Amino acid sequence: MTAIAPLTTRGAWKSLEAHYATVRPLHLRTLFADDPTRGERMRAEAVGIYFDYSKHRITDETLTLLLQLAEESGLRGRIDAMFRGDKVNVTEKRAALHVALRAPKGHSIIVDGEDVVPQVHAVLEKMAVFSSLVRRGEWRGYTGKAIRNVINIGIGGSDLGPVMAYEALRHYSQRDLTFRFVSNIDGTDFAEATRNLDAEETLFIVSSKTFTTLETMTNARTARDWALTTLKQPAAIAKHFVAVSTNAEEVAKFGIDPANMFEFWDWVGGRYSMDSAIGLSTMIAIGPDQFHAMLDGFHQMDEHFRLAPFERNLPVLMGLLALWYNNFFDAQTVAVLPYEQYLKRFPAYLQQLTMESNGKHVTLQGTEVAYQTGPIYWGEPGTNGQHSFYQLIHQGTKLIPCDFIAFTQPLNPLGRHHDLLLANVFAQAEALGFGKMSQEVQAAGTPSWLVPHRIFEGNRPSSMLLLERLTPATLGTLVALYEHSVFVQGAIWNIDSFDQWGVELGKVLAERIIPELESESESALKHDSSTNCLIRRYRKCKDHST
Ligand code: G6Q
Repeated sequence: MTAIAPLTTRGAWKSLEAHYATVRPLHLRTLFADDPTRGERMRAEAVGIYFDYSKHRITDETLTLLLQLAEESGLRGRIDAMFRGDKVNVTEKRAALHVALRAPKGHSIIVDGEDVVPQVHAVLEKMAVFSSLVRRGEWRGYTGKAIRNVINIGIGGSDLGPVMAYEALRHYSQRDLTFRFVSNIDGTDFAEATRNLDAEETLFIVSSKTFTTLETMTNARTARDWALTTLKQPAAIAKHFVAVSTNAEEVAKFGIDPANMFEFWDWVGGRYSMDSAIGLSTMIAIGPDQFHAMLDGFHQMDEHFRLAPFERNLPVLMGLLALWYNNFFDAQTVAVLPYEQYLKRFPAYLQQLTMESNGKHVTLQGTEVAYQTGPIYWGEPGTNGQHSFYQLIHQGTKLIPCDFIAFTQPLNPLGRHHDLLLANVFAQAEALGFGKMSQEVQAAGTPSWLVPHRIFEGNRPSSMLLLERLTPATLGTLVALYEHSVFVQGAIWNIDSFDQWGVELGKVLAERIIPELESESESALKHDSSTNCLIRRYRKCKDHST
């Protein structure tokens, strides 16, 4: 890795600091008034996404400097390194090759001397055969009944992608199959997911890269007990359980036939895995052809990211804008607001993608960063959010850049619904940007004491991502857009966007306390006094009947 100057000493960074002082007082009203073509100029279009970034607090010079920062940060080299399969995840000494998961047949990407693309397609083929059997009712349960219910057991990256994709693509799903997702170790999750289901017609997909995760393995064992209560014979497991994992040994130990294991690889990060075999439930839901259409959407965006000049490159522009607010305006968060009900889990999915990737405090070289890294991503679908937290975005004291996502064509056309939906998303972006000034409020006859409360200062920035229709392909392009935008930010911050030591810590923290909660004897507790009291309290009050 070539040494790169610390971020805050790069020329473009210093210029941006000075430039920020001139941009901060500018109002979007003025920027638009001074340049009537701004809305036409500040937009980019690629892979079916119309990206309007004119309602951002930027000038042409801001963009020039941000693009210069990208160059000075070696972004081009970093992109090439990721696509080439270099070990860009330095702390885990791994490649981050999610782009290989959607590389078309015939492409070649070498990892440790082996071309991984044929391996990817071999697994996709195996998934397609299995999915088609389930979809046609030809994968029979142990007692001969067709599978009607599919339950994915997994957590984090082995859950959020599958849930999000299932919800997003439900319109394309085979409706006579029921899909449920169990992630939490809270027994309620399992109990509710299996309520009213017939074990004879239920298939569990145990999805875990490591096949050692406490939550997933606990839920998988509970699922095995639940299934055997009805099916009785251990031989039934082979018909009702399949695994998605990198760990064949643990899968076999659990009792799942290795023939029913769908493989992926250590160069696929959990949060980048929804298009690997972790997407098996998605493929069963929408079918192999639509799954391939989704992969093609991902790939189109990959190619755009790899090849388009930075000034027209959507992930680069989005990443730079996020960095502009995060590092110069001190914005703490980004709101993602899809005006598409099927994308209701998209913000939750993005929370992991963005915050697990860029929630880091040291550089690749291990030195403490001298600047803010990943912002907090959050959001809910519109219009619902308008009736709750938008108040703070419009009139609160915090600056919250927003990503609006909308589609010109509805999947469920119903009277005027779609016009009303789109009118709302355009109106929100307009109101946030331009506000309502004192004169306008007064002119509407508002009593003077009420005027301050009814002023909207505006100048609240937003992006508008406008697509034609939510399809498997457009979902792929959207997810890849955010994946690469996260990469752009991480590359400039010079952090490892592909490790997750904080999550790893969570995996071991509870291990010490579990025996202390389950032990009958009053063993000595060696935690802090608060934790000791909580453990004692739980031991005293817990329901000992279970
Ligand atoms: C993702 C994280 C994390 C992981 C889960 C599940 O990038 O590493 O969310 O996906 O902890 O891990 P397993 O798939 O190994 O069960």
